[in-house]
Amino acid sequence: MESQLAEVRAALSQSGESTFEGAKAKAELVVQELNNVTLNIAVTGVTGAGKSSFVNALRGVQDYEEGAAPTGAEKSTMTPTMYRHPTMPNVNIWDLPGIGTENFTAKKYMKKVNFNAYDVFLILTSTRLREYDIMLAKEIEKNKKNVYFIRTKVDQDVDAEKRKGKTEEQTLSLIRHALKEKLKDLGSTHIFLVSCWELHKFDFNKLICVLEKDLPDNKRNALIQSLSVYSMEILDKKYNTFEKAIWFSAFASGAVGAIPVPGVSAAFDFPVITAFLTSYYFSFGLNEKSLTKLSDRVNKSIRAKIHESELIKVIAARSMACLAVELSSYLASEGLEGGLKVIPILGIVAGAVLSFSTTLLVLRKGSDELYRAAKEVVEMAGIE
Ligand SMILES: Nc1nc2c(ncn2[C@@H]2O[C@H](COP(=O)(O)OP(=O)(O)OP(=O)(O)O)[C@@H](O)[C@H]2O)c(=O)[nH]1
Ligand SMILES: [Mg+2]
Repeated sequence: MESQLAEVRAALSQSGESTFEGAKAKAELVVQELNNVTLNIAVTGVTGAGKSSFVNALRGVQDYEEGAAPTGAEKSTMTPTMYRHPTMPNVNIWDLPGIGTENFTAKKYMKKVNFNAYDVFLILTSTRLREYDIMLAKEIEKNKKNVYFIRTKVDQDVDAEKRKGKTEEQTLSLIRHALKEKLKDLGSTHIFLVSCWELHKFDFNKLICVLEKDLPDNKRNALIQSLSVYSMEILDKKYNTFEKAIWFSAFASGAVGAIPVPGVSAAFDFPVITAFLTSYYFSFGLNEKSLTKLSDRVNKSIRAKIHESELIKVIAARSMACLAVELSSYLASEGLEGGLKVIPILGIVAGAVLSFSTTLLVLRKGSDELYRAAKEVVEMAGIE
């Protein structure tokens, strides 16, 4: 019990509030905001730059999958098309039509694609930048939106230049230098070199770091949670994002008193926990579809370890009763299963603290188990 009270106090200080009620009210606001937030990313650039391929990569979807943005020379995007993230419905990636001819002004283009609908613009190019791309960037900045340049298909450049004896570093540095030169009039422009085939390589991670820095808190979380686990670094980012969300999820939980769950004698907020752990499960790529994709990509089966986790099995089976029993084992391991003593602290309803602290404990233990499993998957897949 002492350690639980310490947890409550720590969570209170994390919330920046001095009372439990204050923290709860604040947490409810944060959760509401998170639930309502939408992140709209616009992907634009010249025809054939790799926009549709990049949209698919951001969504963790293969080009040939159902629901993927059509790619290839004969599959040009003609109107702004929204692609909802497969597991994060509040993240929308927009495949915009290729920026056409030079006599179609940037201003007109912005109007045509309804620029107000987007939080950020990514301008893609697979070759040299055109004056038109620069004009568009200026127009975007004029409209107080963030814009980033993405040089795509660098895998091709690296391969081609290797044949002429250049190292990867030399090729990347030449591309970077040429782009910087072209963009020198545009104040603080960010340039990222990427390959849709190998997101873990080149500058994709840098792009995510910059977007993280530039986006407001709630949108940043949505972005991180929506990305596929393409590296150990992104897995850790996801874990940290969720960790930060634990305290307010617990505060915003049903709180007052026990919520009866079959097989569970201690009080905790089951709906909050289920929703939270299920979003971890998808975001960490532990669902069957993500594992199949990863197995195909790295050419080996990486499921074996996952099946050792009871928690993952019950989440996958969507068996709420089994999940309740599984979670109650966490409480049992802490000696909390047989009902909790009511201790009035901090001048609030004891039931609320108990529900809060058991919810917090179950969220921590559950998220750690899912993180461990996801880490094993990444290690087995040999992703750096
Ligand atoms: N090697 C390599 N090829 C890529 C990459 N990204 C896209 N491609 C290929 O480039 C071609 C054009 O890609 P799309 O994604 O269709 O380009 P787009 O910008 O959507 O084209 P439009 O819709 O016509 O404007 C396709 O054949 C892709 O497979 C990449 O990072 N590396
Ligand atoms: Mg396209």
